[in-house]
Amino acid sequence: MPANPSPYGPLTLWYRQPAARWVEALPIGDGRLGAMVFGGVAHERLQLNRDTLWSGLPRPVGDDHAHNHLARLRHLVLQERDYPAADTVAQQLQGPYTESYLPLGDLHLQFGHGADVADYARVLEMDTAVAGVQYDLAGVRFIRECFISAADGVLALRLTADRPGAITFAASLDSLLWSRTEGLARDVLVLRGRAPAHVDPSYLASDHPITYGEDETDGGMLFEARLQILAEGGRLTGDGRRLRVEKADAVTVLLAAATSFGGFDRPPHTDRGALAQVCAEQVRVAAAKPYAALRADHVAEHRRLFGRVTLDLGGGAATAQPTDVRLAAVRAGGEDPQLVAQYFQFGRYLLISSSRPGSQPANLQGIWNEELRAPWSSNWTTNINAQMNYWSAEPTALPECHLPLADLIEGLRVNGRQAARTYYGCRGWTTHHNTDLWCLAGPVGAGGGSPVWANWPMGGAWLCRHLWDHWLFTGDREFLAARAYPAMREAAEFLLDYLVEDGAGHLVTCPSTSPENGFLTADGRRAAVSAGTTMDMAIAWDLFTACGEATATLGIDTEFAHACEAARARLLPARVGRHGQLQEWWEDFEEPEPGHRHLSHLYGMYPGSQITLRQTPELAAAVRTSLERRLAHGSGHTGWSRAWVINLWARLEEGDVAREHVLAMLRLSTFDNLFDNHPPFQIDGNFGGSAGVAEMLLQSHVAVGARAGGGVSAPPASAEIHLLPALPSAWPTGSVRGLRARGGFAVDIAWGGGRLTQATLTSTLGGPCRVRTQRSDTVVEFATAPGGNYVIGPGGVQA
Ligand code: FUC
Repeated sequence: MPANPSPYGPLTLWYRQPAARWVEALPIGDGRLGAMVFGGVAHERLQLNRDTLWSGLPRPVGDDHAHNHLARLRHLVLQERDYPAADTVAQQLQGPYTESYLPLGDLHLQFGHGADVADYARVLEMDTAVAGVQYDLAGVRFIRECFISAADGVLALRLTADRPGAITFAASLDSLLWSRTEGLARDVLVLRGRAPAHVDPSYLASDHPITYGEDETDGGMLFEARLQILAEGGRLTGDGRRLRVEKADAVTVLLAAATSFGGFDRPPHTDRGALAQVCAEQVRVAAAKPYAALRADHVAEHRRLFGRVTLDLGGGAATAQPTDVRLAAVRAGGEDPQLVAQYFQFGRYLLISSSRPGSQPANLQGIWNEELRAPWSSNWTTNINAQMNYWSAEPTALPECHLPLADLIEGLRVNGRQAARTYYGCRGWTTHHNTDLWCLAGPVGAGGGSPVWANWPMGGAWLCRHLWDHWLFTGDREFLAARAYPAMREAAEFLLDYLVEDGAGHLVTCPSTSPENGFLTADGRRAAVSAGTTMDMAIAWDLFTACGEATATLGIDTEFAHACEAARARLLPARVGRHGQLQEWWEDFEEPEPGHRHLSHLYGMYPGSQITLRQTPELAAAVRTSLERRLAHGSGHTGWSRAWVINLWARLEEGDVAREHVLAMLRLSTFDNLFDNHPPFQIDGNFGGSAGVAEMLLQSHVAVGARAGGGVSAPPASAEIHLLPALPSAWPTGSVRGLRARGGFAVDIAWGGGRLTQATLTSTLGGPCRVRTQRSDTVVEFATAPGGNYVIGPGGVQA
C-alpha cells in the first residue's frame, strides 16, 4: 500500500458531501473578495464578501467634555477605593458602538442535477488555494473549481465535464442588503446595492437595529458585483434577472465586486458609474486572459507566500480519510498529528486569503461573514482578538500579510488622537476595545456598556507591539523609521500622560480594567474598574521598552527615550497573589469567574516576553499557577482562549501539555471546515492555534538592551532562538521548514526520536545569532553574514 493512498495530498481538506451549513463550506479569498463555497449538486451557493463593505459612515469621536469625569473617577478609585461607583462614572466616558461588517450577497448556480451522483468529492487545496467539486452523474464526470485571484482581483469558477455539451445551469445573484440584480447582456449580470447607514451590534437589544438612509446620497456605502459568463459551446441567454447556460462544453464564470468606500475619514462616494467602471474593468481584463493563465497566475501568487513553510509531524496515511471523518475520530479520542499539521497550515492559508497588502486586516471572521448582524459586528476587537489574528504572521513567514494591520493602526492613530484628548485630556493616541472600518477609537457602550469591556484605553499601545515585532522579524528599517516608531512614540506619549501616581511611588493606569474580567470587592460586590492592572502595566512596559530600543537603533529622540525609561522604572511591578498566581489586579481581588476565558494578566509571558522561564522564574511560576487555576475552572472554552493557552504552555516549555490543548482545540473548538467555533465562528482561534504550533517548535526572544551596535545599519537586537522548546513526546519525528525568528532568521528543523537531528538557520540580515536547543542550558553564539546558512546538529554548530 502506498504511504499516502489518499487521492489528495497532505495540504487538501476534502469531504464526501456538500456543505449543509455555512461552517462546513470552504473559504477562498484574496484579502479583498471572499467566498464560502458550498459545493452543492443541484444548487451551488457561493456566499460572497468584500472587505470594505461595512455599515455606517465616519463619525465624531464622542462628547468633547467626557474627560471632565476623569478626575472624579480617579478619586473614587485611588482615594476612596469605591470600585462599583467608579464603574458607574466610567460609563460617562463612553461613545457610540462600532459599525458592522456586512455580507455582500450570494452567487447561485442551479443545475438540473439530482442527488443520485456517485464519487462525489469536495476539496480545498491549500497550496493552490483552489476549491472544487467533482462527481459522476449518468455516466458524466462533472468538475467545478474556483478561486479568487490576488493577481487579477476576481473570482473565477470553471465548469467542465468529460462529455461535450453536458453543462447546463442558471446563474443568479442576490443579497440581504438593499439591492437589485440586472442582466446587462446575455452574459453579464450586475448586483447593485447599498449598505445600511447604521447597524447595531448583535448583543444590543434594539427595535430598529438596521437603518438605511433615505436615498443613495444619504449615508450607507454603495456596492456592486459584476458577473460575466464565458461559455465554450452551447447557448447563453439572459432573462434580465438570471443568466442561463445550455449544453456548453466548458464554462468560466468571473465575478468582481467593489464598494464606494474611499477611506476611514471621508464619506463613501456616491458615483454609481465609477463603481460600475471598476468592476467592468476588472472582469474585462480577466476575461481577456485564457482560463489556464488566470489559474496559473493565481496559483503562482498564492504559492509565493504559502510555499514558504512546510510542516511534517508524520501520520500522512490519515489523509486517505475525508477531513470531517478525521476530525470526528480525533473528537472520539483518536490521534492524528497530520491533522495538526493541516490545521497549522490552514491558519496560514486563511491569513493569506483574508489579509493581503492593501486589503483591510482580517476581522473577527477574517473576510467571511453571511450575517447582517454578525456576532460582535464581525469587527476588529482589539483587547485580544485582532492581535491574535496576527500572532502567526511573522513566525510563519507571512510578514506582508501583517501590513493591513499597520494600515489600520495608521487610521486609528488619527482618530485615536482625538479619543485621547476627548476622553482623557491626554496627548498622543489610543484606541479602545474594538474598532471598525471608520477607525472608531473611543470607548464604545454609549453610556450603558459594561466597563469590563468598554473602558479599556490600552488598544493603541498593544497594537504597537505588532509594528515593533514586524521590525524585529524583518529588519525593515524603513518601516521602523517611517511607520512603526512614529506610531509607537505617540502611543507612548499617551501613556506618559495617562499614568498617575498610585500613592505608593508607582505609576499606574486609571481607569484600568483587565479585559474582560471583573473582580469582587472586599464586601463581595462585582466591579471592573480599578488602577494598574497587570496587563496594563505589562503593555506599558512593552511599549516603553520598544521605544527605548527603537530610538537607540534609529539614533534619534534620546530625550523621549529617557522619559520612557524613567516611567518604565516606576511602573507598578507584577506581583504574586495569595494563590501563588500572577496577581491580575491592583489589589489581590477574588474573581467571580475563576475560569474566565481572557488571560489578560499573562500578557507578559505571551505575547509579551517580559516574563520568561529563565530570566524571571518566580513570575513564570506564577503564570503557571494562574493558568492551571483558570483551566481547572474551565477556561479555554472559546477557541481563541484555547489558542492563548497553547502559546502560554509553549512558552512554559511544556510540550505535552501544549499538545493536549492543541487536541482540545480540534476536539472542542473546530468545525468540519476547520474554522474555529466561537459561535458561530471566530477566526482568531485559527490564527492563534497556528501560532501556538509554531511556538512549540521555535521561539525567539529579544533581550532588553541586547541591541547589536547602533548606527544606521544595525540589525534588530540579536534574539535568543530556541529550537524545539516545547516538542511533545507524541510528535517524536518530524520536520519544519521556513519558520522565522526575531533578528532575521529563517529556520528549518528536523527531529527524530524526540531529539533535534539538524537545524539550518539562514541569516537574512547578518546579525549575531544565539541558539538554544530543547532543554539544554547552553546557548551557542556566532556571527552571521547576510544570506549565510548555519547548520546546527545535536552536537552544536557545524558550519
Ligand atoms: C471579546 C471576547 C469574546 C469575543 C469578542 C469578540 O469580547 O471576550 O469572547 O471573542 O471579544
